Amino acid sequence: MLGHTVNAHTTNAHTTNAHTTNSRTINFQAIRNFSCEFASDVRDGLTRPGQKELPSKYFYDDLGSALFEVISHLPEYGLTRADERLLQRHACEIVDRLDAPVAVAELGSGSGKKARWILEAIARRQRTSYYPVEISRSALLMCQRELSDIDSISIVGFEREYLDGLLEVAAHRQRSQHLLVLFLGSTIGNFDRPAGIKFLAEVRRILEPGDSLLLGTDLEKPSGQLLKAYDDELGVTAAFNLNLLARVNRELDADFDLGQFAHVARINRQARSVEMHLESKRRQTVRIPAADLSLEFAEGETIWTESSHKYSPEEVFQMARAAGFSCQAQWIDEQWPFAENLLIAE
Ligand code: AVI
Repeated sequence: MLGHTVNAHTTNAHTTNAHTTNSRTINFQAIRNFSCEFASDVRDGLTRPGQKELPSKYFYDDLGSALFEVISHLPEYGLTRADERLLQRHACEIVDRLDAPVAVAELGSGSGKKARWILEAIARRQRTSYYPVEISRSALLMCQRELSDIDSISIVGFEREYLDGLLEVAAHRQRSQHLLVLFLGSTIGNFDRPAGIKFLAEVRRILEPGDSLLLGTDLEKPSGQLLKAYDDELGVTAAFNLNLLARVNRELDADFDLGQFAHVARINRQARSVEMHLESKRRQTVRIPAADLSLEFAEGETIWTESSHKYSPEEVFQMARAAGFSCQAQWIDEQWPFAENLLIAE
């Protein structure tokens, strides 16, 4: 689709805008009623009986995405560097295992920086298409900048949630091409285990037999190391977590006093996860007018904001099988236990 312009058009479900540069088109498919959905998710999560919670997907507004980028450079948080090392070292080997021709979709592409090694390895043997799926428009724009020097690819970005975006990709792909889906950075770990398998099975249903999924999974490690990774000395992860309340203030007109909530990281041994919470430092009332909510917090009460599940290498093979894939190869980083897994749709 190099040099091809997609005309802007509107459908019932979403609006589509095409941004064209000299040789590339990024096709933004905007989500409607985003703030309504945010208000209703905040309302549901904070009125849940027992444990209050907020969905971790809302961390990633522009400020939250920038803070996550900083987290990935922290000495305590080796996950992103391990993911990148494996991709850089093994991109050619990964691509050699795929039948040609192949197009690439990435769920939660961020700036597209990690896809570069895979795309370059593919571009050496064929022209290809890259379909980043992202809820952040600014991240999609970054993809365009980050990858603009690779000649033999066309980029079509989808500003959608993962599965909606992948369905669009499936409708868009050329039937003659196999699809490689990238789901990197152990984002799968932010689902609980059954939901993670269900998500993989949904991805599988959208794919054709012979398509593949490159899945990044953070592996189990000592509790002390995990707690430092999710509660760093500089307080960047604390700011990332607290930004969720700041976002509710900004977008839903709430009056969370950020100074009255503390970032807490905890190990959940049973779930084999690290949890992040925001703990109320005192008894307090918070109003969220756009969610039609007034909330009481007891001293020490928490809002559960994220779980990051950690895996054993063998478990990934079982998860793959349960979701309709077979795990064809696995690469494990030597410095930070993290695995890149190549799953093939059966
Ligand atoms: C995106 N996700 C895999 C990160 C993780 O490790 O669970 C998000 C994160 N939360 C705190 N630090 C990083």
